[in-house]
Amino acid sequence: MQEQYQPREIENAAQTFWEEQKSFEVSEQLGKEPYYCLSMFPYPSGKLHMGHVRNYTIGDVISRYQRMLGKNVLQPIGWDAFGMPAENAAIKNNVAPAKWTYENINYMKDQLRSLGLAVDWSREVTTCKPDYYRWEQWLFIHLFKNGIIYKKSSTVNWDPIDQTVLANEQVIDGRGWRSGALIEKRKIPMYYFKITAYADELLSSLDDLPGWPEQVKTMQRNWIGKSTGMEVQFPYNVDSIGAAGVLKVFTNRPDTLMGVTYVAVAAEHPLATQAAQNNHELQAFIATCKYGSVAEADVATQEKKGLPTGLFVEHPLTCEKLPVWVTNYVLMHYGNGAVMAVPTHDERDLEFATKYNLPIDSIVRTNSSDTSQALRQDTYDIRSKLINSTEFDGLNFDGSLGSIKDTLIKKNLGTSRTQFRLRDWGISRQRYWGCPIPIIHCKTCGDVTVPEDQLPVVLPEDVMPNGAGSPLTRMPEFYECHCPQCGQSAKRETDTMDTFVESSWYYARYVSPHYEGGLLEKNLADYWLPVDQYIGGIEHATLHLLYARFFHKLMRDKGLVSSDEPFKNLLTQGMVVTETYYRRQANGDYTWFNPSDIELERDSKAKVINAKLKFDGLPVKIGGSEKMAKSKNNGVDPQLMIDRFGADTCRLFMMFASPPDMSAEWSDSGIKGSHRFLKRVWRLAHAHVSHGLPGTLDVKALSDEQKAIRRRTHLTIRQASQDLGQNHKFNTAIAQIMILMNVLEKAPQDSEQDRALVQEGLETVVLLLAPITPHISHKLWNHLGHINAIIDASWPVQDDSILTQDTMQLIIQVNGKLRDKIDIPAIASREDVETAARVNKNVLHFTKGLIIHKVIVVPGKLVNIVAS
Ligand code: ANZ
Ligand code: ZN
Repeated sequence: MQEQYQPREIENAAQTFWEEQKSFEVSEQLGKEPYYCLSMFPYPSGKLHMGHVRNYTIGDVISRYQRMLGKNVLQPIGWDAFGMPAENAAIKNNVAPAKWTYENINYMKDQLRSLGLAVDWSREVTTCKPDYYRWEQWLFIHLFKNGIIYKKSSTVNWDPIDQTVLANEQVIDGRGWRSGALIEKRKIPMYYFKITAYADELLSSLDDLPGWPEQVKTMQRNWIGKSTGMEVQFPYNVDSIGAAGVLKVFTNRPDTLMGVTYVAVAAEHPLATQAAQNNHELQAFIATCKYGSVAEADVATQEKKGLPTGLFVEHPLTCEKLPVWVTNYVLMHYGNGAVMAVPTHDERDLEFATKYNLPIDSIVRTNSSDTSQALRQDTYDIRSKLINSTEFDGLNFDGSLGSIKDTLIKKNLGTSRTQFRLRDWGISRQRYWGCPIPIIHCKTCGDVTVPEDQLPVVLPEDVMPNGAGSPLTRMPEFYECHCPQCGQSAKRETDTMDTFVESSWYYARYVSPHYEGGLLEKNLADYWLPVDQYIGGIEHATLHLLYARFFHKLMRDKGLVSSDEPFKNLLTQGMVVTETYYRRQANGDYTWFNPSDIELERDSKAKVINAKLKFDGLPVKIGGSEKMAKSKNNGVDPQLMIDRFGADTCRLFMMFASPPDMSAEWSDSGIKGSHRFLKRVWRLAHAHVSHGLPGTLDVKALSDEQKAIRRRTHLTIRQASQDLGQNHKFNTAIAQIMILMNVLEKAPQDSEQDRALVQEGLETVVLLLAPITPHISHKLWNHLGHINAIIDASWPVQDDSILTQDTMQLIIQVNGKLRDKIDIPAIASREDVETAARVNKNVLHFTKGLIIHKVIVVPGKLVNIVAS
């Protein structure tokens, strides 16, 4: 055994071994419990970043751990390979999107391999390849025929520079997220997935997902936004509108009907269009409403503006004449695009009515004496009673709701209605680098689906987009075709699908990635699905995760899968953050410096007091910790770290830095600390092994001191199993392993039994570390005398008989305040206690951003951490 820890050599050898043995290629095995662990697949942007390292390490630790528990573990990976960045890069660097994408994939694949992931590479899936998107087109055709996909013209966010439709999320402050262009609203024909048909189920089956973070489920519930109320009809005032008819509004508060003082409609509403015909001012206003986002969040916060139409409708019960206003705060595509305005009960209406001097009629006597407060919706008291409401006077909330509803229904002026915020998913994109929509437009037959035996509709790959719309629209060799129904010459659809479509079902394709007879092989899907553990960023809480859930239900209804939900357990990992450094220039602009170019000056307590740029030795300002990003130039290149310290060190650091769902602070000293720890493990193993391996341990013949050491080993197994298995608390598991190492380093090596105890301890360290630092564990396992590879070893099981009577409870304080109580081995040394306290979850929380100055240990009682 080599004396020095040499990660590069060890890691290469271990990775070669796994590759040659095809260690992680799995197939279905009867009698073995399957476990499907999946990290969200990467977009091939060109380079791995720390967020990837964290995501894939978490998934890998879970996969390897589950494998050691004896499960048949599937951990696949692939590439979310379509999308705009490839087109943008193409324009910038004059290289075709396909070429750019494939080159990036090759490069990133090497990077991922160097992390030593236990991935089944034989299942790699690349979404921009025809053998993948062929099945997306196949599903599209089926869904189109079933009416789940349909075509409609609708108002979209149009980015005039990128020449494309943007999702609401891609519009920031009324501008395109990438181009910065002022967004216009436009009507264009698009294909839609009828996700609203599944809204109720998407909502209710969230309750069947106990393994999902509450936060994510709440975000999905809000996104789906179920609202129950009524559609109320306001008859036209024929004198002003010139025709009979009704204006329909959606309200979730029919009880406030008697307080309506005006009606507000969206700029695109037919009554607005009618009123604008001879009204230039109104035309101009409606035109300005065309700009800006269609996102509700933006609509809610923008300044409320409006104009009267000169048209009137009548109150359905009192027949009072109510003015119709055009406003920018009513959305056309929600409810009926029209609102009955109740200034006394709705904040928005109150703000608008106040601004434009519209009447504000109080209909409810509240219990509050403060009238301005009483006007506010949130002081509305369910026990208060209606006033100024004719026949409904004196009724409380329930009473008025019921009787107003009944009255409206009886008069045929209202119906109960459930409304979802969720809207159908428009998937047409006027972009080149995406999956072609398998539709042919025929003058006679209309929209005809491409026959199944003509799939895939292949996207030509040697194409250079130039930024002005999709090049497909300029390629007759792509779009000229014949109608499959009548044979006339016809035109192929040139729009491609939203890239969220590919990522909605890739997890299912992995079960049979090379299957040519269908989207998936049913028996394999039944064996592997649903995914046991899904891991990814919280930024996917709504769109991706909702679409994937929707697709799973579509696939279920098509008979492809048997489960209702795709992901049993979800882990949303936190961000990787690090310090930022900057200077401000004379013109006020910021220049951001990369942490690797900075030299820090510390005081005697290791607190950073100054930062200088290495290059010129002059000071820079410290800007606080933020998510690693190009904009703040605070990214740390994982490849540099892997080259310098090895993948195991990077993996260990990532898992030790914080629990996986919290943000992890990258630090130079942290990564060095992780590296030192692995060197210590190596050193101890080397010292131990170089004296020859000891004989077997005689458990019955141990002294009390020896028992204490053995107890520590088995306690560590118990603790690490709990932390890793049940709670995904990798950081505290690692802390336990570190404590064990401290004990082993000090353990006597005199007798054969002493050495057998260290052997047991070291084997435990190596086994427990195996999911986290697989390469060093692989090597040391062999050095410790095992012929079989550690990936085939079982997770250790503690000997409970030795664990009795050995723990005590310690109080943990931060600055004198009780923050937690922990169980710690009775034999734990002062520094073990300190280590355990430092990684305690509550301590991390309460010392966040603080410097720890002192850790006071009162043996057997408490630990107090002094920080400021
Ligand atoms: C009268 C009223 C009185 C309302 C009151 C609210 C409070 P949710 O729960 O989100 O569905 N609304 C209806 N359609 C709208 C549209 N297209 N654009 C903007 N606002 C619209 O909200 C339903 C409420 O949002 C409806 O109930 C309506 O205002 C408004 F004290 O009607 B309400
Ligand atoms: Zn035809």
